[in-house]
Amino acid sequence: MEPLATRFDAMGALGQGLLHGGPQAPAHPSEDETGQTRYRAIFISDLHLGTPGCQAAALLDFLKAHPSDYLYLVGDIVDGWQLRRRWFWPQSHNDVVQKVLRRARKGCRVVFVPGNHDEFARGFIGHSFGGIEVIDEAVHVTADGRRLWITHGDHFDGVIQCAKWLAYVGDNLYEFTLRLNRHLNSLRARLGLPYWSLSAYLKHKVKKALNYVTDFEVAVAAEARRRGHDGVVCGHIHRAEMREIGGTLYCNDGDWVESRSALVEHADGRLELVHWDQPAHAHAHAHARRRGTVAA
Ligand SMILES: [Mn+2]
Repeated sequence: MEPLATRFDAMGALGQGLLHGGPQAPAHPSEDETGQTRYRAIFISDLHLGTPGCQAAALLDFLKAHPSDYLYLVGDIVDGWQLRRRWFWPQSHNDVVQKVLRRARKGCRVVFVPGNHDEFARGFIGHSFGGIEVIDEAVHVTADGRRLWITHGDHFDGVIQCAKWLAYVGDNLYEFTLRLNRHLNSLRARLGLPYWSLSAYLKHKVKKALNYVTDFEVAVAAEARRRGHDGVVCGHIHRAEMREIGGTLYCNDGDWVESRSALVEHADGRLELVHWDQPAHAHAHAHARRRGTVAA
């Protein structure tokens, strides 16, 4: 049966990556090609691997273009909620996992802070897999000495804590918007138009959503301040942002289902929010498939 085969395929690739996770000679020395911009740190979250909404090809392009010394995976990396409902694991999602494991092998410090959609990983806190450290909440010190608290952010989400059924209803509606967004953007890509996020646009239009977002941002920043940090990096609400709130730096790295954004730290400690709006390369798939065969 095909879904089962796909499942074993995914597990196999994942297992292979984990088993061969020790320090070794880089398998593809030519990978450090030209045209890359190196960052000191990259923070990404809400990839939602395992769902059709995950923009894995774009994420792969982004990761290829930007090597880094640190890579923080700030939660909701693999969507366990949706995988439980329906198995979905295409090759491009495998490629993302392989890419991250390879980065760890090549000396990048990869830290995974689980979120609510990958809360299964919270059972592995304190462990390390293929060079990826699983940590409940991390602290990153920037090159210019600022202490950033790293947390996914779902603990601040009143909806999820108070009424789980409401979150599920929202989840389904959200999925529908994302599907619409995908169709719209494949059409835009065919017309040569840049990527445009429908759901991000809709969210901006809904005042109530904005109130909720503000409450979330203020609560997270206040907790970071209470803990004595200079700032916080979180995800969860799929809304990229970087601003001072009451003297504390609030950074949300966004997501890779709609806004395709990351928080990056430059060599001098400067933080920047980046949006990846390049259309995914067709050749990225062919390249990835070729690599997949080598790995298997
Ligand atoms: Mn989340």
